[in-house]
Amino acid sequence: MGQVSLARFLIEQQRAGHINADLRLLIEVVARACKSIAHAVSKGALGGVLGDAGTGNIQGEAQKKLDVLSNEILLEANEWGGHLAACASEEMDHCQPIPNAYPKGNYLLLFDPLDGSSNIDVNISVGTIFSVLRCPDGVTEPQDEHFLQPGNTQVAAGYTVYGPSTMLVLTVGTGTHAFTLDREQGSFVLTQRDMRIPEDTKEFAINMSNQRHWFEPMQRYVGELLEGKTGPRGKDFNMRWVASMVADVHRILTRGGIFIYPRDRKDPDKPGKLRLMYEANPMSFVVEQAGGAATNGYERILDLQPGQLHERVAVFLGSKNEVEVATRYHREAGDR
Ligand code: FDP
Repeated sequence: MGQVSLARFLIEQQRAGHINADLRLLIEVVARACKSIAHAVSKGALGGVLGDAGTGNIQGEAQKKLDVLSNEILLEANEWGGHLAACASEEMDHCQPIPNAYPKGNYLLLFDPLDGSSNIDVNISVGTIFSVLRCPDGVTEPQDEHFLQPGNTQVAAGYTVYGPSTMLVLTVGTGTHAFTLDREQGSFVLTQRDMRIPEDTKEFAINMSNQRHWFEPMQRYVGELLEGKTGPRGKDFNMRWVASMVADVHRILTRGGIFIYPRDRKDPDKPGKLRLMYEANPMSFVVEQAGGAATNGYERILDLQPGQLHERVAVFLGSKNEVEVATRYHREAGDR
């Protein structure tokens, strides 16, 4: 069999009854938007796209020019296709309905247009994360509340990592598959079917500078990893932290590992840094479909009922047995 393009892969998923034509076209539109973002990212300083936009988002974070540009690219690409009822983004306070000039579809799209903002200006990998939900029956004018569905209802999710090569990693609930952008052809080509995350690992990813703010179960868990071979875990662990969730998760999908962003005492009102609906949920779907696990330290992320569009959550994801150990320590400690 020759090369399998994303278009062909999606047609095959449709023929097998896993997705319908609307969802197929929606994913193709997201992929097309990611190609435009990849193009803008790769131009770097020559494209005049680096630096701050001079604005802030709902989370109070300074927006980069590329955050704003990527958000616009995704919105524009998706508004006219007829597959969506509304979009929501890290960069917008509330969801955005599809303009009346265009037909409306049955899906809701959430995205983090450019994840890993602190890495944009230093030429390190960044990415786009997306999640697709069904618009509830009978809802013609979707509001924020209609997006508040647990991650286990996602019909598709994935990310694009803009690294040395641009890769799209996708799940529609039939495994996790990786596509590499062929820049000459302008198409995503299937380069790994059914990614599998090794169940055991010797690599962890965490921002260690927050250690003094962690709660007891985190101190215990990472403390034991650091003790290495002679400690209770009986093996040496290595640490990696790109500080772009997309890049860290991509490494874990490729060779295993555990990614952690816990809740801590620095800002106890915030249940972690990462966002549930357009970071943790899509990444958890992708990771579980590759045989990994994802929890908030206590419960499976995909079973959490969201209360707000921009809700934050603690994240433990990656190699199954490692996520189980970290989760067990939290459950044993009992406090939250
Ligand atoms: P960023 O704030 O740069 O957008 O989405 C949040 C995120 O990046 C993740 O991509 C990344 O894993 C994490 O935050 C990095 O956090 P630290 O700044 O604490 O390292």
